Amino acid sequence: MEAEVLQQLRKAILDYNSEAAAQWAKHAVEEGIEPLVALGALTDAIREVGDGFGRGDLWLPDLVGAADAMQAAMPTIEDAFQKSGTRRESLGVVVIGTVFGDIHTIGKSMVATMLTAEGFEVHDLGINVPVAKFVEAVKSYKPQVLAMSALLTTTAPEAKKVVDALKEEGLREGVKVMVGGGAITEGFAKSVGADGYDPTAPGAVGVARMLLGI
Ligand code: B12
Repeated sequence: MEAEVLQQLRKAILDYNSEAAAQWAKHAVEEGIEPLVALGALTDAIREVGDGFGRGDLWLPDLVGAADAMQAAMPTIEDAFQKSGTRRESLGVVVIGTVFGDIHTIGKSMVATMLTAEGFEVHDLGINVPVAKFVEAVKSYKPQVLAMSALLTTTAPEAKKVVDALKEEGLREGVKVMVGGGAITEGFAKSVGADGYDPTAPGAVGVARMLLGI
């Protein structure tokens, strides 16, 4: 049954069928399928669409269709993650956002949800976040971790601008910076002066814990 549900989830994304995606996400939760496994099926499918777009076989409306279907499924999956969280006390404060010029939201929101489920207090600044807004949020929320998501190679260097601005404001020592998203590699993360990187959302939780020594 699990294989059939995962197959249908995948099909819903590849068919750009939001209604089916929402329904099969509910089935997945009802069947007791791990939210991480359901997320994996959705992510693989949407990346397949992204690869087709990258090769020039698919077009922007295909990306939009797949993204809409994925976003129809995500609230159910995120809800399941939140319910799986057991911790009550806060492990620390995290500010997260997608860098300026980039409107990709799904991966960033997933990281925010998983950090919340783990027990972090997460302030999500959303997408297309200007450098100054990241800096303001560090001043006001005083997070232990600042997390930035970047899916476009053209705008990923915004992460370095944020790190540099934090230095200029004398805030860099007080906050750990982690980066992720499709446009980021380990080497790129180092080059922008980040403290941590991981290619996955569960990995983001591990990096946050590692950076805080918890
Ligand atoms: C869906 C999608 C869109 C949707 C986004 C909808 C939305 N509301 O988010 C729409 C249609 C709007 C879109 C637009 C564009 N897109 Co687009 N998009 C995608 C696609 C297919 C999937 C992205 C996604 O949601 N993946 C699923 C999530 C779960 O994965 P994820 O984001 O990678 O996140 C995971 C990890 O990276 C990690 N993670 C994420 N953030 C963080 C943060 C931290 C701190 C950590 C530790 C980890 C972490 O955890 C997540 C879960 O494991 C990708 C293809 C791909 N391979 O990624 C292209 C892709 C990212 N897009 C691309 C492009 C080119 C564009 C456009 C420029 C197209 C155009 N001509 O207009 C525009 C840009 C708009 C803008 N200014 O941002 C390219 C980028 C190429 C590049 N290297 O720069 C890609 C790679 C497609 C391709 N192969 O060409 N896109």
